[in-house]
Amino acid sequence: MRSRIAIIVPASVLAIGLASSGWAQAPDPNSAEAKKARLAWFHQAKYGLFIHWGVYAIPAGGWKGARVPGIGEWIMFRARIPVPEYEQLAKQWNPVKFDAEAWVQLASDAGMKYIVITSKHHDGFALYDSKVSRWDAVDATASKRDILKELAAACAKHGMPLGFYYSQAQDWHEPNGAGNTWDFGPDDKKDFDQYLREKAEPQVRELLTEYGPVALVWFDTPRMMTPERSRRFTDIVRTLQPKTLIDGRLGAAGDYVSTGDNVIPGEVQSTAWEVPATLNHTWGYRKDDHDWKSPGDVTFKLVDIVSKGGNYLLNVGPMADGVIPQPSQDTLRTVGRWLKLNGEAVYGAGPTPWGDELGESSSKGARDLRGNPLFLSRNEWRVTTRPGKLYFTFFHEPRVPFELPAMKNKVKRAYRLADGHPIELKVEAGGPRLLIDRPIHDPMATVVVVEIEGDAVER
Ligand code: FHN
Repeated sequence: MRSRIAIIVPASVLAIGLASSGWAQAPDPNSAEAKKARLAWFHQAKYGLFIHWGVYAIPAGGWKGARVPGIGEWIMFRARIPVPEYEQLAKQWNPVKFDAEAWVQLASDAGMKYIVITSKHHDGFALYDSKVSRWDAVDATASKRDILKELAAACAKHGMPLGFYYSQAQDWHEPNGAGNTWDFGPDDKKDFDQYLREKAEPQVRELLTEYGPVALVWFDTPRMMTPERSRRFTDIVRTLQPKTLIDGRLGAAGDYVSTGDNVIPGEVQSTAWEVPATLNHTWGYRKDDHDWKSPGDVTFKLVDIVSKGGNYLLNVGPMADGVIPQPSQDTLRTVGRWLKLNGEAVYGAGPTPWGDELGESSSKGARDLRGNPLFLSRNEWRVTTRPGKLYFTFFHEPRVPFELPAMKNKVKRAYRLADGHPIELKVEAGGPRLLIDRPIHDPMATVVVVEIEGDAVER
């Protein structure tokens, strides 16, 4: 009988040995260390462009002469359009004005640092040439353009990270995909795994092999996604592109938390997170939605989100011809001009060391319509941080003198970020105060940098 001798080598020794022998392995992509490394660019980026585009941009919110309420990309579901009828839209798909370079230029002018586009939304229509389905922009249309190929090339050329939204569970085109009960009956009678194995999983593989480095995969609406089914997608992503981020809507924990649509948390969150948000009330283009957020509102939301540690993924819904609605472009570019002067307060900036300025929970126990405790948000100013610097962004003219929140650190100097104009500091018994010039420099948002001794605020 052979004796069994176990030699236990400490992992650290093994790692040194492997590294020096040239056999070093990349860290396990599911490790905390790998996740931290994957998220580094995301924490710097802070602001991204979401694009919802598909054949739903053709009806643009109306079907057979009637207005269909709700978000534009849900028209097939809302109007219960049978698959063969909905498929006819592909015949009209002719995005003659789609210019990938122009989209990337817009994102860049807007100061956005990544793009996420719907590679396939719930209607099942893929914007790229899929080999496992003919319901895509190349096989089902006369235009034959692979939208993702063109966009990926433009993003690569301009160094813009590109991610793909992918509706993994809902697919109203497929008999076994989730969601289409009007053509295919109830979801619990479907062979959902057949759909996953034959369409969704191979398509995610295609996206991760045919379009260069993928910054992230943005899964959505995880219906019927058991842990086992979710793990299959995680494995595909981690195996094919270990640096690719997974959002928070796969059905298993991803690399970061995705909040609800347009939901900005009231307080600082310690894990990585992102708010997907609309500029009006729809994601996919609707010709009747003109209720646009103002540049001031977008700027406030961006700084608010950054001061709570998150990212802002702001959506545009291009029209069927490929043009992004002009009001969206104008708003994004206005915010982009502000960011050119004030971006230091945003990109890679840390959250507020305080928090009282964000608002407070109702002391009287009031609740909102969903029964959640009511949070009374304040919107006068926000603070973001870098080592040794505090960025106070004022959205309203502050009271002068403006009393800085309590900290032990000595304040060295203060100045406006946009033009370096010095701001007078007055030290009184209660602590330092800023004497900010009136009228305030930029009524949309004025950033005052306060330099302090030490890297971080001490309270
Ligand atoms: O149903 C989708 C919707 O169409 C849109 O894509 C948003 C974006 O966050 N996600 C789902 C609803 O939360």
